Amino acid sequence: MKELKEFFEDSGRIVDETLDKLIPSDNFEPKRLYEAVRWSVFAGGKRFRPALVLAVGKTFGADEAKLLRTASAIEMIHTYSLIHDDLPAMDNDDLRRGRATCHVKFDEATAILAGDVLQSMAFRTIAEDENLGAEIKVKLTAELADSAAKMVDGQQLDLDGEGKRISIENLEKIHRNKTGAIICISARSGAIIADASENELDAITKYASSLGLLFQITDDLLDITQTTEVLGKTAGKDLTSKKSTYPSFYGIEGTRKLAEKVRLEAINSLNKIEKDTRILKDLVDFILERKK
Ligand code: GRG
Repeated sequence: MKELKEFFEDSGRIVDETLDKLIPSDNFEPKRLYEAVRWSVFAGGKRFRPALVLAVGKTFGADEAKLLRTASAIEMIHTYSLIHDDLPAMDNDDLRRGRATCHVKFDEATAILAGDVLQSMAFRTIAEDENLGAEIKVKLTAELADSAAKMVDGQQLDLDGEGKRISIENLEKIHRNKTGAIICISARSGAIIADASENELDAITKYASSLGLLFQITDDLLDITQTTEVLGKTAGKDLTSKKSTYPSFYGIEGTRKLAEKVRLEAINSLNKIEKDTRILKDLVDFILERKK
C-alpha cells in the first residue's frame, strides 16, 4: 500500500496548507476563539475525509485545485463534531487526537463557539470557492448541510440509546447518520466536482455507504482492542458508557467477519466503475486494517 501511504501524506500536507490559509491565525480577534479552533484542527487527525474527497475527485479526473476547499470544509465540519462530541454534556472526554480536548484546554463556552464557528467557516469556504461554478457550489452546500444535519440526528439517536439495549437495525441507523453521512458526502462531493455520470455517482454512493459502515465497525473494534496511547482518545469508552456496539451484538470475531463482508460490498460497488479505482480500493483496506 505504498501508493496509498504517499497519497495520504501528499493529501494531508496540501489539505493542512489549505486549512492554514482558510482559518484565521491565532492573533485574529477574538484570539481565544481562533486559538481554540487551531488547537483542535491542527492536532494531527488522520484527514481521512479530505483524502476521500481528493481520491474520488481525482479518480474521475477533477483537478486538485477544484477539490481542496471542499475537502477542507468537510474537515472543518468533522472537527466541529469532535469538539462538541467531547463536551461534558455529551461524551465528556478529556483526550482527543492525542492532546487535551478543546474544552479542557480552553473552557466549555469557548469549545462550543469553536465548533460553531468551524461550521460557519465550512459553508463560507465552499461558497467563496473561485474554482467552482455557482451550480456545483449550491449542490455541494445543500448536500453538506443535509449530511451535517444527519450527523446531528445520529448523535441524538446515539445519546437516546445510551444504557439501553437497542436493535441492530437501530444501531445501523445511528451509524449511517452519525458517522456515515459525512463519509458519504466526502466521496460524493469528489464525484460531483468531477462531473461524474449518474451511474458513477450511484456506485460511489454505495461504495461510500459501505465504507462509512466499515469505519464505524472498525472504530468499535479499536475501542476494545487498542490502547488510549495509540488511539489518542480514551479507549474502552463504549463499555464504560454502556453503548450498544457491533462487538456487543456479534462478539469480536463475529464483528471481524461482518467487517470483511462490508469490505467486499465496498469493493463490489467499485467494480461497477470503469476507471482506475485502485486508490479507492486501498482506502477500504486502510480502514479495515487501521490501528487508530
Ligand atoms: C456532536 C454534532 C455532533 C456530532 C458528533 C462524529 C461524531 C458525531 C462523534 C464522534 C464520536 C465518534 C467516536 C464517532 C465514531 C467515528 C468517528 C467519527 C471517529 C473519529 O473520526 P477519525 O477517526 O478521527 O477520522 P481523526 O481524529 O483521525 O480525524
